[in-house]
Amino acid sequence: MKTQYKVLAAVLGLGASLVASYAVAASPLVSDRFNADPSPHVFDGQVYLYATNDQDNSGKYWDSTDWRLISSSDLEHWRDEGSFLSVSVFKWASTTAKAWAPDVSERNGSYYFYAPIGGDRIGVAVSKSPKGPFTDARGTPLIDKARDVNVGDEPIDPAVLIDDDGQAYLMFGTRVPKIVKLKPNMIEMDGPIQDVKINGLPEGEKKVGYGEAPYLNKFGGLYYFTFSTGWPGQIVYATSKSPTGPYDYRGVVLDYLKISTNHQAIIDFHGKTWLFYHDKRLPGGGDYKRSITYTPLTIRSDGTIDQVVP
Ligand code: FUB
Repeated sequence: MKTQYKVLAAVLGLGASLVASYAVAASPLVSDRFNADPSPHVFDGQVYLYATNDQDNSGKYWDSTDWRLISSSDLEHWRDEGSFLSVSVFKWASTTAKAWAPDVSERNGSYYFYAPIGGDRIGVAVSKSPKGPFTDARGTPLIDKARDVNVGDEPIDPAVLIDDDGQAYLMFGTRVPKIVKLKPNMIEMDGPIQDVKINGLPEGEKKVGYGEAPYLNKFGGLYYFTFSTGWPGQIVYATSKSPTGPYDYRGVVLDYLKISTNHQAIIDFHGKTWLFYHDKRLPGGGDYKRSITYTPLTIRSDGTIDQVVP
């Protein structure tokens, strides 16, 4: 993991102008269990990584019904904290509803777990500890395809950013990225759900579109919106001076892997920036049996991100 090195243009057969934009890095796994859709966060100096539970998928679909937590204090050693929450905590959801890619946010000592359930609703659970126990914070879905306007095809893959001014934003969705402000209580929408516009997406043979897995970071005063381009998906990024966009497409962070989905998250930890994503590297792995890995990520002073070559 500590071995990150630049690849010379000659090695990759690329033009000199691209020398600085690729980095090859080792990428260790966080667990020998199947887990996917990493949502890593640093709380009180510890990394807490919330994940979809692929170990209990049937192997034919993403049909597990609980989420897993893995933690680390150094990004070298990982501790499996187990299954900490199941869809059954949301009484309005079927106990067989699918538990997909979650995200977590902390505010005023409470931890809010955003849980996409069954492909058409997002619930929010709250706890006083990052490890739980979590309880349903509302008693109703935060986002509901049957209830809310402009949720898109599939209101899944929540991603939360609390901005420097305290305003919280929730991104989510497939095919068309969505964003909505959250009230300070973190459990209610504050205004309409808006489409996120991305300018400059490549067309033609190297066409890039939004698929799923939105994630929002702020680095150096600039908002970085990363996402997967589809099924399979590249992980790409776009930047904006406003969290709600419009965003400008900037490039590829991680190219296609031989897997039907990908899903990324970026954190800063111990002075470095890290990219988390999933592949299917573990023995027996596949599209529904994924494994979470991570690697250093370089964001340059001009705002560009070096593409990671695993
Ligand atoms: O894990 C189920 C789905 O696969 C997630 O919601 C998507 O982001 C994709 O990774």
